[in-house]
Amino acid sequence: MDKKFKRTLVTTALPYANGPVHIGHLAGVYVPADIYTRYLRLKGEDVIMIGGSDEHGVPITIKAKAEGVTPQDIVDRYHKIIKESFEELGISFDIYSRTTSKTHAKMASDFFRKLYDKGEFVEKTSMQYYDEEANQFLADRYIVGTCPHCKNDHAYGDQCEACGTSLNATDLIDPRSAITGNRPVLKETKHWYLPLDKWEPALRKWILEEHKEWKPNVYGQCKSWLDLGLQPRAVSRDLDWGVPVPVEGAEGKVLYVWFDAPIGYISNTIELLPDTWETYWKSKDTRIINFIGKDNIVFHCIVFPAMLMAEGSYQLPENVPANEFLNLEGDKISTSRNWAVWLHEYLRDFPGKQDVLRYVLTANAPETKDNDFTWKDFQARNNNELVAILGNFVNRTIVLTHKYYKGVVPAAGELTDYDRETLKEFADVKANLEKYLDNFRFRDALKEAMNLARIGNKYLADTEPWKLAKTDMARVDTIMNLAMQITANLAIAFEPFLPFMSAKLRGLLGMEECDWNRLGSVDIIAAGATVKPAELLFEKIEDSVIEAQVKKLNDTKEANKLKNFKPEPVQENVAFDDFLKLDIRVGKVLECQKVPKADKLLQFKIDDGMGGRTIVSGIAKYYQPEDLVGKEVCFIANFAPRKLKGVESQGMILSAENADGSLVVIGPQGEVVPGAQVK
Ligand code: B3M
Ligand code: ZN
Repeated sequence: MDKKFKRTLVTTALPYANGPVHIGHLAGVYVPADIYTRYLRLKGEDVIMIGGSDEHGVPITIKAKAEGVTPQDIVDRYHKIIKESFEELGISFDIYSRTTSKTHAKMASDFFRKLYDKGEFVEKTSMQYYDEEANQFLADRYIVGTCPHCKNDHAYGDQCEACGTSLNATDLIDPRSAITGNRPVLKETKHWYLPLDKWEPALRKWILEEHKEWKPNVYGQCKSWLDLGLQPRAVSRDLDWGVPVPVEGAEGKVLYVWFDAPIGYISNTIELLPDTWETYWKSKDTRIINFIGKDNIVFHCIVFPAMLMAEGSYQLPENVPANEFLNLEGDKISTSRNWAVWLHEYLRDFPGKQDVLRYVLTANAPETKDNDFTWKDFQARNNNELVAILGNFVNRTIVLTHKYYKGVVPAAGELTDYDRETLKEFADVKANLEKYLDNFRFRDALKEAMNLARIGNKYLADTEPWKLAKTDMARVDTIMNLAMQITANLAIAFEPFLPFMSAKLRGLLGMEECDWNRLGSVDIIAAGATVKPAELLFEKIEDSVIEAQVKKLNDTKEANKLKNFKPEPVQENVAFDDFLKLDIRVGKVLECQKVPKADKLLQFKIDDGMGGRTIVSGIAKYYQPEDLVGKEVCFIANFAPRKLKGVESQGMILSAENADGSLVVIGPQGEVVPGAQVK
């Protein structure tokens, strides 16, 4: 570690307890934070990792209202699911608490009060939307309307999710209350604002000058916020769920969730270390690292630091290694559309495969740009990398050690040039891993660890101990000793990434300790030590398992289409006489074929009771020609004939347009004579 620092405080964004966590959260925040923390622990450094649920804020109260339960019911339900699933995935928090804890209520309240007493807030009255039927002010997401930028008609009072613009409720066109649907009125209300503009010069210096080493995506976002100029930001809300504003005359007001949630990091540290927490927050020789997703950058790099500066006794973060977003099968992950792989469901569907998910999410982490998770890639990485490279090497080494030595590790004899070359190849593994991990480059670090397994595989393939066993057992001793040392190195190198595999492997090898500093050495397992018989570390994932997951997602997509279907507005009224002008008939399909060189068109021969006619229809994408032969359809009989791709069409077959845009041909429900009129 940098000599300046004696200890590290790792914080992870507090997920909203209004739903379970999904792979996007994991890839963005929790898996990288866990790798980093485990790495520092292995090195024997003083490090703590703080997590917890964010249990205040409007999304939680809205969900509670929708379900007819209390906000406390909602957060109790999801806090439990989130906490348990993190634990099962091996995210090694030193504490995972919640912002509804007593410690937090006191801490957040005291923090506000201290800033208030120091005169750090500006009090302002402003006009805000109020729902007269529900008798309450409409904060943030309680107000919906049309986005002035992109015209999305479901933008929220704080943000339009369609175009990403952050909004004020009064910017919305045609505002509606999310509670009653009524048009709200403007009413005067008082709030406390943190004057971010006051801290702008200090923030500029701290980030733009002193932290040029931050990830370019983080630095860039901060710079554009700062260049736009900072405005005072309200830190209270008219709401009945949250930490009450501890000031007289503030009844019915609570701390804004983005004021209270980051203080949760401090409260949770207090809960973990009631006597020594201050060392982790206030000592200059503590390094604070905030792991977050990219949508939280402004709050962690601008708002929270301004709060800390205003308070005066806290350290600012040393780094905020925010990741970009992970998409799922090409689409943005979305809780409301259920477009996600939920962690608790993954753990249920793939028992014992925590490391596979950890591996895939790290190998494909959205470190510098948005990335895509696909089930095919998940399967390929498991089968071609974890099974074929890592698992295969370890398995071969242990199996051969049992075959030739009954599990007792042989002593190495004299090394050949080739052995020395192999040693040289992984001599730098420790330095390389450290270089990447220290700089939050977890994908590269994982590649480096995997490379060690590749070196091992190549070594066995090139030296072929199974052939030498017939002629030169002394040479086999050396080869198997070295292969065993590489295996032991793998147990150490992979611990931060694949802790379950590492523990199992250490168990097989009888490694009592896992000491990072031994990485790269070739005497980790003593000659004469006994290793247990081989057990598979990873197993192949079959196509059917992947297909089931893909089907689940496809079903979600279908369900969403139906859910989101909005019928077209009904057109202007027409007179009955006008309707009668359209001559609609029933006909029977005699023949049907594709129109050459037109991928949308089908050509029909219809029995219309009047000698037959040809009709061309644009439904080729939705039907095979033979599907429709013999069926009865409805068609407009008095359209003027027109030519489509050289074929004259004498009418139009009627279809209904489905939610996904597909067309379904309309026909009578009972048998009807061809030529019958539809009225
Ligand atoms: N709960 C937003 C989120 O889950 C928010 C993070 C708080 S971190 C202090 O993305
Ligand atoms: Zn918009």
